[in-house]
Amino acid sequence: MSSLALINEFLGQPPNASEHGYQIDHILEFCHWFMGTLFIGWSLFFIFVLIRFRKGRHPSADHAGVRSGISTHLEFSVVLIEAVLLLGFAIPLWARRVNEFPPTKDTILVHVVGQQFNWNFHLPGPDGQFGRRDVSLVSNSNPLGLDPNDPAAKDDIVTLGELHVPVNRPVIVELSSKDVIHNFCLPHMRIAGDAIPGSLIPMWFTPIKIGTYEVICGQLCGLGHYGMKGTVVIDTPEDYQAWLKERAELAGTQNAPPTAPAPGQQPPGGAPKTEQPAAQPENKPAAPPTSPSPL
Ligand SMILES: [Cu+2]
Repeated sequence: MSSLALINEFLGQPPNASEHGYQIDHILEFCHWFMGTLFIGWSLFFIFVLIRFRKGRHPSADHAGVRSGISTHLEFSVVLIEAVLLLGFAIPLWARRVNEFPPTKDTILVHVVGQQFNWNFHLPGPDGQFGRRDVSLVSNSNPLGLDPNDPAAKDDIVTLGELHVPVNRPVIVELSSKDVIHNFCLPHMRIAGDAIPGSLIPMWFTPIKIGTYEVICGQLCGLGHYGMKGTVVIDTPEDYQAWLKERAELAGTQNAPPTAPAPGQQPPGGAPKTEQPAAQPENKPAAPPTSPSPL
């Protein structure tokens, strides 16, 4: 990273692990340096006027005020730079994130459902089809209310607190919530989005570094908010296939969604991996935004 990264590091920004993250970092760095420069400039100007226009030198007020046009030019320059930042960088970057979703081919689609105080992850399984969910079927062992009579639901993968995705493949996350407004935040991936009951909110990222990263809730969502954490594991393609195979077998043998820990209980970190790769499911993410979620 360039020296511009000093401010991001000083503020505790974790290392970037996503494809687009450097763009977010660059604009954050530039804004912080720009605001720091403005702060120092205005502070020096403030001190200057306190001394220059002190009572000892100007016992009576000058009601005519400033006659020079320098301050007008200065203020116009600041407004111009801020407008360029907003219109030239911030809004186009935001627009690319929300309008230019990756093509559905080769994309991983995950449903993420927040609840007090855990994250549920729902993958479609080898058939590539998400099973039906019904709020009346929600229980401790079936946190998403998957319908066990729906053939598409039998191989669905549901995990609590831990998600695996392969490296270098775009991931589309569709967010919803079971109770209050949460915020699905992946600091290392430089994405965050609100999980709102009754809505299905899409966002996406492409992980570029293998590892285990923290998922946090970015909205104060209740007394247990501080503990609403999870992990996203960025696997090699082989490890991801092994994890999929393991979880799909678990789902298939139970003829029902896999058992998950009770809400409020954090799952053990690091899912065991098997050696044999399995066929990759054909995930078919819908073009965002999609219809409202049942949960
Ligand atoms: Cu939360």
